[in-house]
Parts: sequence; structure tokens; C-alpha cells
Amino acid sequence: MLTRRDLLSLTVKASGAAFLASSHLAALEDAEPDVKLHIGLAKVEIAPGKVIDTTAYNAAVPAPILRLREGVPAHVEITNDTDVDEYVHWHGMLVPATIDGAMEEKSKPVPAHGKLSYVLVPQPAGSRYVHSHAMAGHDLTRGTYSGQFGFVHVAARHDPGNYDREIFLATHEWEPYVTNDESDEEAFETPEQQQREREASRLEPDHYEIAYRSASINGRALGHGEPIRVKEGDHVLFHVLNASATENIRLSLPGHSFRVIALDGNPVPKQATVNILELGVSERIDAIVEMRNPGVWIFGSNDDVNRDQGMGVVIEYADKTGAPAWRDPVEQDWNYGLFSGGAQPPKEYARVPMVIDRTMPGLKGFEQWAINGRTFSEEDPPTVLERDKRYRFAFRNNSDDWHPLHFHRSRFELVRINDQIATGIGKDTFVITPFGTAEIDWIPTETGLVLFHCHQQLHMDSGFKRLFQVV
Ligand SMILES: [Cu+2]
Repeated sequence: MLTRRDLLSLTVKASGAAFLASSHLAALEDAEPDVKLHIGLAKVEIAPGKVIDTTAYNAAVPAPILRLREGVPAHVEITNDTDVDEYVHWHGMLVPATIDGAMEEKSKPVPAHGKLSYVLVPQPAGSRYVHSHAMAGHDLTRGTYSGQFGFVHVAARHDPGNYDREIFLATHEWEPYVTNDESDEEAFETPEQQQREREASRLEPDHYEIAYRSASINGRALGHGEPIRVKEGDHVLFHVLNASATENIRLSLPGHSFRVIALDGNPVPKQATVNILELGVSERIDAIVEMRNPGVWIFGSNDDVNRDQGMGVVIEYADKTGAPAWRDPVEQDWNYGLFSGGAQPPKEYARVPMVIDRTMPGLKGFEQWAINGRTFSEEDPPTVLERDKRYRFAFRNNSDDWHPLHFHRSRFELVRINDQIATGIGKDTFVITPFGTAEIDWIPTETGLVLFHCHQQLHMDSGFKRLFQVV
């Protein structure tokens, strides 16, 4: 009879789930859970007296960091205290479709007032992300609009650890509302004004967007959380996650620069130093900042409105006091090419065109999205791909929106973004620019259903999805 410790050491020696006998998995499932996630209503006080009612994991926003070890199976138990079925998605992790937390992949839901447990083998190492994958549609309290998100840190077997400390920062916007105006002034209008504008614009429903009234980093609006206290000379590793439902963001820390070491948790082929971090929805950046500019600073959004709404955190050097300072950064183009090794990609096995179009408004006037002329339907048969073959996905964005494009259960490589070579960069989500093009290579390693979608929640809920079957 194997003890739990025997079982864990056995699985560490093996290289992954494929080598685990089902009896061993069953034994682990009987053991006390390693990870407990409780889905329930929560109140998040982003600033004194400013309380957001939402749904969260373990009553915290973001959820307490889940620290897992690469290849070491974890027994996960999820309980759901809410009245609706939920889907808990392990973003950026190579897990079987049954536990990936996507309805389209026929994953098991966490039933309303019910429980789901399974064994998760965390891989690959790096900054991962757990979040709700529920459809939201017109309910702006669900899915990624909610507080159901958190970091998953999958520790590598060997971590060189060239830094003094690490800080996890997760951004999020709150109090979403529907608008037909992309301008920022909207945020300062009364609900009545917005309603009037919405009614006046029924003829142009394809311009609906989501806007927000407040924002936070680690669940606190700028100036209302504990400052991050540093010492001169510290090398601080920041793990940044954009846990927004819909917004791409740009962040900077005046007087400091970021040496980017990983994108979406995957070490970059070439480290580069930048003064602005840009993150599409669900993207992660790991970057080291050398603390060489004593003072009290705002690490925050480059967008004044967004920062005023709370998108920022205070960095405070030892023995420094006073109001935190903000300075607009020197403009700099963020582009993935900065981190590419620059090599030419190998010849692909097959090319997969992916043409993105905004189509006629659908239900209740919301815009619809199509890939290759087809808005996703659950009746569509999945596109079959062969395992271990190099597929080159050629994207063309025929819309004026930025789209954070995500493949579940996979790690792909960028090849080209617009005209720029970006080879060698491992990602699970990448941003395609307005009217832009992109090529990525994906060599599927996991069989079964794989969902591709735009991670902008409104787009995803409006047909911007495609299902693949890896055989
Ligand atoms: Cu999109």
C-alpha cells in the first residue's frame, strides 16, 4: 500500500500525468485536498467605504496565491456556494479537457451549491492564472467581470532566483456598464445620462463597449492598499497579471524600468528592458525592477482616467515619505519583437487561416464576431488537428479593436506580429492589433477538445470562438 508521500515522490520522478496509474490518482483523490477553492459571494472594500459586491474564490480578491510545483499532482476541491453552475479555468496550463473549466470542451462544471474535485498535474512552470470561464452575456456580474480570479504560481524544479523578493500584482476593473461611446468622459456621466445616450444610439448598436467606474490592483484602489515597501538596491521581481474582463492596459513606474524575463509565465528568448508594460486581457509579465530611485512612486496605469479610478499601487522606499509621485512615461512602443530570438521559424506542417470580422448585431443589439465568416455555434463540429504537428495560424483582424487571443490547454509560439519577427516567444494569449496580422505556431501536445477564443469577455460571449479537436 502506497502512502501519500510515496505517491508524491513517485509522481515527481515520472514526468507527468500520462505516467500516473489511475489507481494512484484515485488514491490521491481520497486524500485531503491540496487546493481548496470556495466560490462564494464576497464584499471587496477597494477603498474605505467603497465596497464592491462580487463573487470570489476563498472570499478574497484576488484569490490567495496558489503555489503549486511543476509535475507534482494536486488534489483540487472546488465548492460552489452560488446559485449558478461555474467553470473554473486553469489558464496557461496543460491540463485535460475534463478539468480545464470550459463548457465548450465539455469540462465538468462546478454545480450550483455543489462540489467538484479532481487531480491536477501542474505544468508548465511559471505564472499561471485561475479564473471563472462562465459566459456572462448581459450579466456583468459573471465570468471575468467578477472577482473570481487569482495567480497560480507553478514553481519550476530549479529556480535560479536572481532577485531579492517577488511581488504579485493583479489588475481588475469594477462596476462595469454598457456604453456605446468609447470615450473616457462616459465614466463621469450619471446613469440617467448614459441611459439617454444608449437610447439615442439604438441605430448604431455595433458600437457597444464595456466601461468601468473603478479599478484596483490586488483588490485595492490606488492609495488605499498597503504600499509596496522597498530598499534602494533591491531587485524586485514583479509578476503582473491583467485580470480584466475586457481592457488591455499599459503600466509604468516613473523613474524605473522593467527587465522583462517572462511573458505569460514562459521565459523569453531575449530579455529586454522597457519603461512601459502592456498587457492584453489575461496576459502576464514577469519583470525585474532594480530599485535605484529613492522616493514614493505610483506604479500605475498610463491612462489618467484609469489611474484616477484606482489602477495603481504605491511603491515606497525605506525612510521616504510624502505623496506618491506620478510622471507620464516617455512613450515607447511595446512590441513582442523586443523579446524574440529573431530566428526564422521552421517549415510548418499546415497553415490555418483565421480571419476575424465584426458582423451584424445579434441578440439585443450586441455586436457579433466571426472567424472565417462563421460565428461560433455549439453545433459546429470541431476542426481536427493532429498531435505533434506544427500548425501555423495566420490571423487577420478586419476590425478596429485589439483582441487578446487565447488557446486553451496549450503553449504556442509567436512567429510574426504584423511585419515584425517574434519567433521563439512562448505564449498562451497574444494581442492582435487593430487591422493587424499575426502568425503563430502551435504544435498541439494534448489530445482532446481545445477552445480558442478572444479573451475580451464581450467578444467571447458574442461568437468569437472556435473549437479544435486534437487527435
Ligand atoms: Cu476580441
